[in-house]
Amino acid sequence: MCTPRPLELPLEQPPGWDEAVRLTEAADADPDPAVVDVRLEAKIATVMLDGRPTQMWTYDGVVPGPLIRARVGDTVIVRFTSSLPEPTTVHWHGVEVPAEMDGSEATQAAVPPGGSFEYRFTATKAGTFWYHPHVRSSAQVGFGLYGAIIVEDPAERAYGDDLVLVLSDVSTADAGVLAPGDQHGWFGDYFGREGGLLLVNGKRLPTVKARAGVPQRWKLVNASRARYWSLEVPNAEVLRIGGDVGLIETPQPGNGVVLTPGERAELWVKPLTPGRRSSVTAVDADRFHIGYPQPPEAVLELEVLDEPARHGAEAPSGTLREIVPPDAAAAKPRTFELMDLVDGGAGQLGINGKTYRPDEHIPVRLGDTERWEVHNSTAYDHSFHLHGYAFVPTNLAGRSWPVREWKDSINVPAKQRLELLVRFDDRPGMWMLHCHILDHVELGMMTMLQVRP
Ligand SMILES: [Cu+2]
Repeated sequence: MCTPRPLELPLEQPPGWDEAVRLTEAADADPDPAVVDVRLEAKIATVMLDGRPTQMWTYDGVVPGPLIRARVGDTVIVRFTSSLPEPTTVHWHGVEVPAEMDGSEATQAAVPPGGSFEYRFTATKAGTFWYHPHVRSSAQVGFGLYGAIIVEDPAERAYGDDLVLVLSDVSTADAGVLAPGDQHGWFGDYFGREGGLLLVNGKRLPTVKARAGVPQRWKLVNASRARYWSLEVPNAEVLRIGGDVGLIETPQPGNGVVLTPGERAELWVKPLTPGRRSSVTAVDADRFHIGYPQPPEAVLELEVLDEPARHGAEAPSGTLREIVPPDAAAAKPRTFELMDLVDGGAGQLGINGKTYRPDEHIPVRLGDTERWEVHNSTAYDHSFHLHGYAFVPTNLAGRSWPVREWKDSINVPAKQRLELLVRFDDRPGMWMLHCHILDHVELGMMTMLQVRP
């Protein structure tokens, strides 16, 4: 049945609503609608950072890098060149690429200064993904190397107007000068380097315009090297409708979301009171369990036009899409312990008693379903990320995961246990598994699976 709409108000976003945060889009050189063919150059460039010209490490001269858009089934070709002063790679975080396209140091030789590499894969699943280096990633991501890749399913219902928001932070040593990537040495690695400047699509406190009652679909990426983002969205009805890999099974209410490094979420945001300007704030996620939260910080202004609310859009409800988890009955158990280690007197971080070694891997059989228990035995939270395969979380800290969804990055709180189901359905090869607090990779909290027949 059709609900009649008041005629005097358009069911549209205000003109220029997303201008302040609009991302540069990668130019597709192939006229074939099923092929996305883009060039991407990593280079040092001057960008405006909080009003100051700053030399950052960029993709194509912009931070975040250009937004790559594809549709399910598309062939994606990225002709990558590097003009950086050190080797790099591009990892397609969350996208199901063949192992040799994963951009990790286990699957390709790093691209040297002046070198190039052609990434080629099929976009198989809809979702909010991102790309970033996998060599010295803590420093390189911290300097500005990250961008979003959005895969859309044309058959999916539009829940609102899309707004891709890449969350990041930057450390500056001086006005307009980035802090060194290894600032504060071991302490920086161990505690994770959080930049003092909080950015949404590379901007400090930009404004998004909205119309009361007209929903927006926020596609959020946490591209910070170490910062957990806990966002609160005032003056809006908010539902989480998507996670790392596309829609979740049913909408989850809440007035915000917590994202660990690497994690994504899709929020359905329906602005409420017209004529109100309010701040989306980042509140302390307390990943160290100190209990003395840092004060909230405004990161995005939401300006709701001074027009009466209309009622054209109803909240999504029911099943957004059916999620069939891997078969638990057939699953082989495996455990991982995220842990502190002492190696030669220096504090390290590791998995199952070992720091990362490029010559060691864990064999996994292609086609197997596994049930993993991931135990964090340290005193602080860690962001658990698996390359190549999405998993379905089933239990965290003794509680059932609240909704069925596909994930590849997830917080494992201090002293807690995560349970998940994963199926190694395809794409044999070497796949990394690590903490996405990227500074922790430097201390060894990474291991590698070899999936083979
Ligand atoms: Cu960690």
